[in-house]
Amino acid sequence: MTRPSNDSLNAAWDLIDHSQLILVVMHTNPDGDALGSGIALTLGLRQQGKEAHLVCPQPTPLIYEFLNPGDIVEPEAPAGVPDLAVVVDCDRADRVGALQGLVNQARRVLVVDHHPPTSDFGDVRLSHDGYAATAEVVHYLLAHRSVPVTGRMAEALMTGLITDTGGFRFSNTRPETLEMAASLARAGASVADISRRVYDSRTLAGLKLLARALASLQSSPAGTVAWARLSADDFAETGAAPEDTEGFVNVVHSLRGADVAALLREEQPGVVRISLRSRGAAVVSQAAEALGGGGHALAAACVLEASLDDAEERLLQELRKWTAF
Ligand SMILES: [Mn+2]
Repeated sequence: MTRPSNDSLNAAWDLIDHSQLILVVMHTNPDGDALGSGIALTLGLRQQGKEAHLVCPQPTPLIYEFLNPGDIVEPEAPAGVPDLAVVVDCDRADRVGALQGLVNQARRVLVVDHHPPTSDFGDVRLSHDGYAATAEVVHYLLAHRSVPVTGRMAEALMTGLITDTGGFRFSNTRPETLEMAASLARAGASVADISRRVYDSRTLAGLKLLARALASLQSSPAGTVAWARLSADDFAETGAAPEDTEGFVNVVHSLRGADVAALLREEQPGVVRISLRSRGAAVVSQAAEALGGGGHALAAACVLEASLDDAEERLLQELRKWTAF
């Protein structure tokens, strides 16, 4: 698997060719890959003469404002039954949250994704978990029809590649990923510029929150699992926002010898979001799934309705099963 088959790309374009009103939707709380993929694909479809709309009811995280989402992301779908819904960066239909009804209304559904398959929704699926980012799949789709990649589209796709590979540092970075990045750089996207905007733009409150997370850092007896936690009080007292925790789990993961890292965030009293990362010895999606969540082998997440202490205990119970701990 180095690229989608011509058959699957032809099938995807066949759906697009037979559609005029096209909705592009992403998972809730869209990340850099979902937004970058959604924006580039929507602009590419418009170049092909389609009435394409990128719909997301939630505000764009501040660090992705440079992608100019105000110009393209619409909070509500336009009137009319869509001919096609393109679901981006989602392994399951319900990942789109409140937009699921809209997706169900569409005559056809095209899935463009890179998560391990947990369902077979969609009339055509362009998806394989060997791709580093959904942005890779969008790039293949556009290239199949020689759709010109404008500077703005290149910046959006590069953002997807950078954020899902941690700046081309994670093991999902393939030679093909770097070749794609090279072609996007030639089209005007700057790795340095995007990396600075995404990674070096923390708020003072956000860094103070990171200090609290690191103050809570713990390591398992064998040193293979590291975890940190943030309470609702930590957020309130620092004035930081949930989106300020972007990348915190990777800082936890930088502990020498830690194969698995976890960050627990008490989003509101009784609701704890857990992010998990692995370097490969453990498959963290197994632990996440056991706790009602999901994700990739090396990056997964779940949400527990529990106190922070109880959530930590349940997480550690699972991690003892799936890691050397
Ligand atoms: Mn992704």
